[in-house]
Amino acid sequence: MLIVGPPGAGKGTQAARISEKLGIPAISTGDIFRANVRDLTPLGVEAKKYMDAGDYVPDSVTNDMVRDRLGQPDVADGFLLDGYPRTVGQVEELDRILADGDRPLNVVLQLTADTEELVRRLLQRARVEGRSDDTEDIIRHRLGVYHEQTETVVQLYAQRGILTRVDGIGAVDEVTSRVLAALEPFTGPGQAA
Ligand code: B4P
Repeated sequence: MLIVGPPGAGKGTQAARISEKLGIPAISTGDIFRANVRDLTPLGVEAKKYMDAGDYVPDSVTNDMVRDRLGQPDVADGFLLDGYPRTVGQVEELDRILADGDRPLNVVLQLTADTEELVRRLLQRARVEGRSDDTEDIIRHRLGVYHEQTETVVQLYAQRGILTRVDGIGAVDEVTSRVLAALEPFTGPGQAA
C-alpha cells in the first residue's frame, strides 16, 4: 500500500502506526534520503541539494533507490511506501517494479489537511527537530511542489479506484482510528482498531 499527502499531513507519523498494526515494513523515501545525507554517501550529497531547497530529488535517483529497496526480502509479504511516488514518472516506475514482481497495489491512502495547519505543524517540527527544509519559505515552496506535481499522482490513483481519503486533522490517535477504519475493507476487521 501507499500513503500520500502534502508535507506535514502526518504520513510518517501514521505510517509507523500502520506498519506496527499490520506487521509490514514502512518505507519512507524521505527517511532513506536523510540517512544518506547523514552518512555523507554520494546519494546523500546529491539529494541534499534538492531537499534543502524543498524540491523533489530527480526521478532518476529516487526510482533506482526504491527499486533496490523493494528487492529486499523483508517486503515479500507486503509493504507500505511513505512519500513515493510523488511524480507521474515515479508512478510509471512503481508500476514496472510491481509488475516485475507480480505484486498488485491494493490501496492508496491519502491524508488531507489544510495549508495553515500543515505550515503550523512543520514550524513546530522545526522547533523540535531543526530539519533544514522546515523553514517557512521552504515549507510553502514544498507545498507548491506537492500541488504542482503530486496532486496529479493522487488523481491517477483515484481513477484506478484504489484511493481512500482520510481527514488528517485532529489528534494523532483520532487520525489513526480513522485510518485503520478506512483500511478495514482491505485488511479485514481483525486488523483494524
Ligand atoms: P518527507 O520525509 O516525506 O517529508 P514530509 O513530506 O515533510 O512528510 P513527513 O512524513 O516527514 O511528515 P509528517 O507529514 O508525518 O520528504 C522530505 C523531502 O525528501 C522532500 O521534500 C523531497 O526533497 C525528498 N523526497 C522524499 N520522497 C521523495 C520522492 N519520492 N521523490 C522526490 N523527492 C523525495 O508529519 C509532519 C509533522 O506533523 C511531524 O512533526 C508530526 O509530529 C506532526 N503531526 C503529524 N500528525 C499530526 C497531528 N494529527 N496533529 C498534530 N501534529 C501532527
